[in-house]
Amino acid sequence: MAAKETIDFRSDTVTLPTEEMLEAIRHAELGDDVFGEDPTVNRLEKLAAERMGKEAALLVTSGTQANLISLMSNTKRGELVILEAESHIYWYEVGGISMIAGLLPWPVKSPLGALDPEDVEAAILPQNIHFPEPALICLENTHNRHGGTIITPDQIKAINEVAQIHGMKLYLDGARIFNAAIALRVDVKEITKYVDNLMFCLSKSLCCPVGSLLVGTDEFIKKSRKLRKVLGGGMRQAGIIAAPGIVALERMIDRLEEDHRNARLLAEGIAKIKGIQIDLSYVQTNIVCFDISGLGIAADLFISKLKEKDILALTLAENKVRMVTHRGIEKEHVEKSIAAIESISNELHLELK
Ligand code: TLP
Repeated sequence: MAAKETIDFRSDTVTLPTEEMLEAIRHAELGDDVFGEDPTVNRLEKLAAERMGKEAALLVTSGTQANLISLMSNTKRGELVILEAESHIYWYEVGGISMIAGLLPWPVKSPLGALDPEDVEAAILPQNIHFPEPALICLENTHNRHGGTIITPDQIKAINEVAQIHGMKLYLDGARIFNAAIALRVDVKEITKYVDNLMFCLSKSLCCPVGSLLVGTDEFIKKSRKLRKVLGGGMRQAGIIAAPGIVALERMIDRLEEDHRNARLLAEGIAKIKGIQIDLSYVQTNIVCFDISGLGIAADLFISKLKEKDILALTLAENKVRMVTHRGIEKEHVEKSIAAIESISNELHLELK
């Protein structure tokens, strides 16, 4: 470990492409993807659809763009969308669901990110002249703000049953779906089979520089392709984005287990530190969230103290901190970080005496 190395736990989005990805970019066969003529994009889209057990896929620029296109593709303006109250679509996508898609988001709370079918049922407004049409239910797996928690195939199946009864579509923000599949030790199709369509990100723990994939029926993807164009997301020689995506799908999935092991190590180490509260049952994949109220300082200050020790993390709320493991974070980085957090805690407790 270099003396002045920064350990970056802010997100798995900070991962850099592997040498193999850079080689793949260098040698990618290219064409104009708006004409459907980029062979590398076409290969990636076919591979993604196969992996997810769906008919077709579409490469888009980001997870946010994927979610927005899906919202628009699955609904008509003015309709109602049920989503989990802490979901990324609701919190972190600049209100695109209303601003651009013209939809009414209807948040439903859950303890760990997995919606209770009874709560969803209760949120579906009856036919009434005053109410918008309920059109779509959105899930998120793994769930970011709940700390990388997993929704199981059975839980998705139960929500799918509610959606079917009410003629609603079921969409999955699967930005980190492979983290869920690896942690559950199931084929990813076990997770996707109960949703109508979904997206997953290449640019997070899979280490690609750019890109997400929307996956669903031929009809859904055809409509989404046009909506991507409306949103300015039609790309030309996009094979340079697709090439590392193919490497990601072929080589980067199994290693996620290592990220999960490191997250657990980090969480267990932090759990022993005075002033920090963490529920270890929430640490299911590569995200570690913890409460620092007992340290007597706000999360922002805690994070700047960590930064002085060359460790980066993110604030989740006034007293909550998030740390994400990913390729590039090794066991020794985790150990160094636990020691750094412990020394911050010790300093603060000394000051309090
Ligand atoms: N999440 C980012 C930040 O925006 C918070 C992160 O660092 O975790 N869905 C989920 C579940 C996500 O976690 C994210 C990104 C997105 C969608 C959006 O993806 P991008 O950043 O590619 O637009």
